[in-house]
Amino acid sequence: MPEKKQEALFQQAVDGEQKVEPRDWMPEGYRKNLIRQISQHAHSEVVGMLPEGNWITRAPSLHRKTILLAKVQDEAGHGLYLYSAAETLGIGRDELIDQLLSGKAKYSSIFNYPTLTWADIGAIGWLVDGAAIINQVMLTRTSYGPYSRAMVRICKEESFHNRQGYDILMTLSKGTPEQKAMAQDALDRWWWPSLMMFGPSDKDSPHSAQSMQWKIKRQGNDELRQVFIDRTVPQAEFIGLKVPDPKLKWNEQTQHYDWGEINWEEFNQVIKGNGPCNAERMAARRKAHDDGAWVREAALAHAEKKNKRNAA
Ligand code: BYC
Repeated sequence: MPEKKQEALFQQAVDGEQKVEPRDWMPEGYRKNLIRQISQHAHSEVVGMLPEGNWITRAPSLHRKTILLAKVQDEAGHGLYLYSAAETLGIGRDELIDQLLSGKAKYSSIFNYPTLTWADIGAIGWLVDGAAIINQVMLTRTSYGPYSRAMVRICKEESFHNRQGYDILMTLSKGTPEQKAMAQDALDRWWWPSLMMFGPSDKDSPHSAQSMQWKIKRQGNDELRQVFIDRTVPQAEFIGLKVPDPKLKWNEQTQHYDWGEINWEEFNQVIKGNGPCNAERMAARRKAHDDGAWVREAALAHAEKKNKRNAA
């Protein structure tokens, strides 16, 4: 069948809300774009374990420590589902990891900021997982079957992460003046980077139009960012914290918050590798990869031995 005809049939199936499955014909651009997005998502989950892992040994109680441990383990699991989903598109795990370690593939800008206090763990759960849920609920309806199914479970876990983060900040906000100040400081530092998680404004987003046509993305970056702001500002007010945006104001006409300007120069610097913790994050991933070499070799040797035994 001519390629143009195949593409038209593919678009028709996508428009009709049929899921695309690994063995289905798909345009090369669709496959490449999905590998790009899913693998960057997987890398974000794995790199995202680092800022929170930083606080496992210093959690303020056994109870908080067990919750944080479970959360960080969940993120590892999300990475695994997502690497597996990317592999169904015909790329190997080794190549994906190489792309991360060589700096060719991006991961979310948000994980290049430091976790300076315990309140930052609350801010990550509340704001970072909160932003992630809004983006990822949309992705449960993405056109690629394995990605959309992975997102269903991930979203359930993210919602527990979000609540535990909010609970940390609520507790601090009701605590001593110092604890409340620590919660406010975390919100001050994480608010704007959280808004950047949704990516550049739609007009500056090179992938959005095509991704929307293929229903990889179902909503634009700006629309999702606005949903996040509208949902999160009342939550901040409820625990007595102030969102660090002097232009933030409820707009009766639009029924949305008006808000200030993202510092896109900061965003561009962070995704170019010049954020506060980029070098540290990549060094930690490279070390983990090198330290884990013996596990990969042992698993391979075990698999080869098993194959030989089965073949005999
Ligand atoms: N950071 O055309 P655009 C989590 C890049 S982890 C870095 O709008 P697209 C969690 C973009 O990749 C949550 N880079 O792209 C884990 C592209 O670069 P390339 C992670 C960004 O793909 C642990 C360029 O800018 N979530 O929840 O249409 C603990 C142009 O952008 C960012 C996902 O990955 C950014 N913030 O839209 C706690 C969700 N934004 O590839 C929590 C899945 C943009 O051309 N991903 N870029 O070099 C998506 O939904 C989409 O990829 C995005 C961007 C909305 C992020």
